[in-house]
Amino acid sequence: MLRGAFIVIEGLDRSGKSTQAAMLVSRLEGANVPVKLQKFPDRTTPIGKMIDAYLRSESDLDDHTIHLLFSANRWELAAQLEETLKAGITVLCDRYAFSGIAFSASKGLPYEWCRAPDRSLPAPDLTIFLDIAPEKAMERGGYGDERYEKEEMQRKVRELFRRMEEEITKDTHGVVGAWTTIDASQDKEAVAQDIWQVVEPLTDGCSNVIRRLWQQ
Ligand code: 2DT
Ligand code: MG
Repeated sequence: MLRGAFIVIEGLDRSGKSTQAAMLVSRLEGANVPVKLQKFPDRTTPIGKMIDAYLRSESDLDDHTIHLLFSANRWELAAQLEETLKAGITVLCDRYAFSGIAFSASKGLPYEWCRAPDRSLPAPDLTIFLDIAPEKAMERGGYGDERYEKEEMQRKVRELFRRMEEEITKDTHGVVGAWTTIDASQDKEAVAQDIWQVVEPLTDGCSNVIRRLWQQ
């Protein structure tokens, strides 16, 4: 039996990730493709609750500490994620390790240090980066009041996503799976159509073994 595809959606706040993830789930279900949506951070676990308190500024944590908690939140769900894929179910993640690197590195932590704890996590088959200028994203009703939802930070985060895209495209960092950038400033139907174009080829499932992030 083929395993499910592992697809990640990444992007800035208000780039439309959650909307597009929901639309994609409906479209996959409509095509009889079993799919599970996984959000990172997953705020429901004990680690997730610590992350949630930090993001809502109810607690303060050292930058390294919160970075490791975000990574630990992926690790605690990694085995389950793999089991789901092996059961033939497609997994769609709303954010993954790339957000982990982009947001922490934008605060000044060394890029390589940020990448290290996520090494060996299941690698996505496809990462879809919904690209939008921070000022455009802000026009969509402004950012919320969580930590990180500030134009200056979003600008740095976008630069880091672009750095990752370049490295991944040049394959200088081992396994990360395919990366595709989509113009997220288009209307939501057009974005959904662009997404479907890259996702549809994966809907029959994958025959290759699940690879590991940043390993050969
Ligand atoms: P949401 O708005 O999508 O709930 O994200 N973040 C996310 C990190 O800093 N590191 C990570 O590893 C992940 C997954 C992005 C809440 C914020 O958390 C940031 C925005
Ligand atoms: Mg947010």
